[in-house]
Amino acid sequence: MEELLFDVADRVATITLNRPDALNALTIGLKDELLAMLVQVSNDPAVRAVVLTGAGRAFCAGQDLHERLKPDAVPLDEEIRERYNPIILAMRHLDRPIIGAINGIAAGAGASIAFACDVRIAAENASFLLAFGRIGLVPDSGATWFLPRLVGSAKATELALLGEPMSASDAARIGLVAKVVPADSVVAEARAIAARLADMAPQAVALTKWALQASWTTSLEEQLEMEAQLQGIAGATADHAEGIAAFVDKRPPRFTGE
Ligand code: T3D
Repeated sequence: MEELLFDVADRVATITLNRPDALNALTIGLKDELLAMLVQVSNDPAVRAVVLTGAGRAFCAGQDLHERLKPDAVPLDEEIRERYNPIILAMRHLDRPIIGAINGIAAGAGASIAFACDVRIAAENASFLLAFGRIGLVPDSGATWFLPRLVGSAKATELALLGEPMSASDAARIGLVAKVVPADSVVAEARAIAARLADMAPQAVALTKWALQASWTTSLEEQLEMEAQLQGIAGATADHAEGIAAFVDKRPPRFTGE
């Protein structure tokens, strides 16, 4: 069985982690495939938005703990540097939005991957679990960076230290997920949002993602200057001219990415 599924429809790529019997736990092979897929998507001009989800009842249960028990297992720090961190950076550097269709539990590095998405849509049965402490580890794959920024320091500390699952409804209440929907419509809902993004001006979407990401480490002065520079880039695109023309003509814009 293929451990990673991929399809593109209407300029939206859907990447599905596909080890449902192991709650889509991450093996070396699956991590390598996921990273390769993110690179492939980044080079495919036909893809304007990505949906990331899991097969079966879980989004992703993090590191495959059976693989970790093998006598020749890669040391933890090496595995994080060589496989987990590149995945997280590829997601954040991808110049297209990633919509997480969180179809079930997102645990350990699976939660970190959910946090690294640009927008999260959760199934009613989904939950987020910083399972690391339960096995004597620290949150990794960006969890300690994303979570305080996404939900605030107090909630991040509670989730990271206590390791209690957070329900989809609680996640929605604190803004971690954009919407909670029935399980059987979570992928369709995520695809619908991705399709809306795919209709937008690609360079403006990419630069917006970039600017929001940069704001987490810049001063207001630096950010204001960056916005000016990015606006200079966006303002010079054909899509900006098309956006204005469509407004004046009272018609929907047709953005080409130029
Ligand atoms: O190690 C490194 O390289 C460093 C990187 C670390 C990053 C990390 O992600 S560390 C955190 C690793 N993940 C976990 O600790 C979570 C482990 N899983 C769980 O705690 C539970 O499975 C869940 C709370 C996620 C779900 O519980 P439940 O009761 O709904 O399902 P279950 O019965 O525990 O699991 C169902 C099956 O999935 C089961 O297989 P079986 O017995 O039916 O054959 C179980 O073994 C398998 N499974 C679940 N999680 C993992 C897993 N198999 C391998 N690795 C897993 N992480």
